[in-house]
Amino acid sequence: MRVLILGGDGYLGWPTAMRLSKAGHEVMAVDNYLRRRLCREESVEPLFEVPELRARAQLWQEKSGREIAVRIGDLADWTFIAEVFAEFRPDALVHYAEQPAAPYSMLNRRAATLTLQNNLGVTLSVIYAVREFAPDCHVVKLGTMGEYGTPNIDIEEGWIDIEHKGRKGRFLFPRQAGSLYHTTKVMDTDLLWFYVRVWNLRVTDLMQGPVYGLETYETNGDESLYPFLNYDEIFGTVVNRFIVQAIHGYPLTVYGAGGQTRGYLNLKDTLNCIQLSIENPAEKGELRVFNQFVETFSVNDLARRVAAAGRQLGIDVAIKSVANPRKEAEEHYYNPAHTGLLSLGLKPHLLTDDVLAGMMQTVMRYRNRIDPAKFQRNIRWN
Ligand code: USQ
Repeated sequence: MRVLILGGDGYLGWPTAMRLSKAGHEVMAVDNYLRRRLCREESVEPLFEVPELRARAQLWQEKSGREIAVRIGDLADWTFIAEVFAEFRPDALVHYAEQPAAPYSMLNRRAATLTLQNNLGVTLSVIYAVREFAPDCHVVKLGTMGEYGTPNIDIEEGWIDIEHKGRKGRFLFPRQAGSLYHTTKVMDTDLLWFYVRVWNLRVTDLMQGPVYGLETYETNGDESLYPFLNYDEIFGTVVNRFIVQAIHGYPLTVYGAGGQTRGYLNLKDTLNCIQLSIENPAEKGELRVFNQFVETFSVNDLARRVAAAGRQLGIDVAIKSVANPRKEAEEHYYNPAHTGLLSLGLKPHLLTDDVLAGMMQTVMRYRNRIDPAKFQRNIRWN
């Protein structure tokens, strides 16, 4: 298939491009380096430098013999996205091209505006480009488990059947996001669902939990192909942050009571989920939703696991509850369904002591580059 990766420079975009290229698909990766720019502006550069997208594609070609085409530009700009679609005519696309950080979206009015305009602007451009240039293209959209929030009932996989005053209907599961970033993902879903109904688009919405790791079957130990690793409060996610904190000897920053429970997955599973979705497309006129994670645990459980894995390597890891900069439930019920991707054949990789130890050993090689000033910035939700 001809697959477009929108946001192909990112933490997930680049590994996805390599995976689909290795699987024999014709891949084009598109990015405008927004995340690189925002990291520079906020002085939160990743743990190690990562070459620009064209250089990485060149490296991949030398190592694999396969080509990944690259285009650099802003997908919210109609002239640019129209050129990309007219040239490539994708059979499928993976849409990662969004400002991905909840704390960034809560930084100030400028960051909130950028997040809202970029995320919805790109999604709308993608919808129009699909209709105009590739109406059968399967849109695989990265959503987030954070769209559902933490309701006091079981979370279904996208849809819920409701009986009301003796009549029945099927609706998108209620969503109540916990940040502006997560809210833009809710709005994305609503936009896509509208155009699925009126224009018969073919869409898979992947409601993903926090992802961790660097290693994939494509990198296979070759660190020159690794994606970014952010460990700062803005762009770093909790598992990756705790690993880097552990290696630096910084007490793990558990926010508040630490009972916040989420559904997590290894980067390898993200790639498997994407490949399974691409190779088993949604129907035309269908919005298919999968909850994309493989196991749930609380921040406290995670901190204990990281500390235990550290002990095995002879590293003494402290854990410290810090005032929660976010507004979120710190103890709550959490029971989301996640059977769709398993039934397509997903074989989960779990967060074992060995996986944690492997990540710690990688980060250890870059320990001189860790800047502890980046761990806490205290971007408050209110
Ligand atoms: N947390 C801590 N300490 C930290 C960092 C985070 O206790 O040092 C807590 C947070 O308060 C939160 C949980 O860990 O309760 C997860 O936080 P996170 O920063 O790992 O993830 P989040 O901000 O929710 O966003 C990340 C990705 C986003 C994706 C989302 C999936 O950045 O793109 O959509 O994970 S989910 O969390 O399921 O919404």
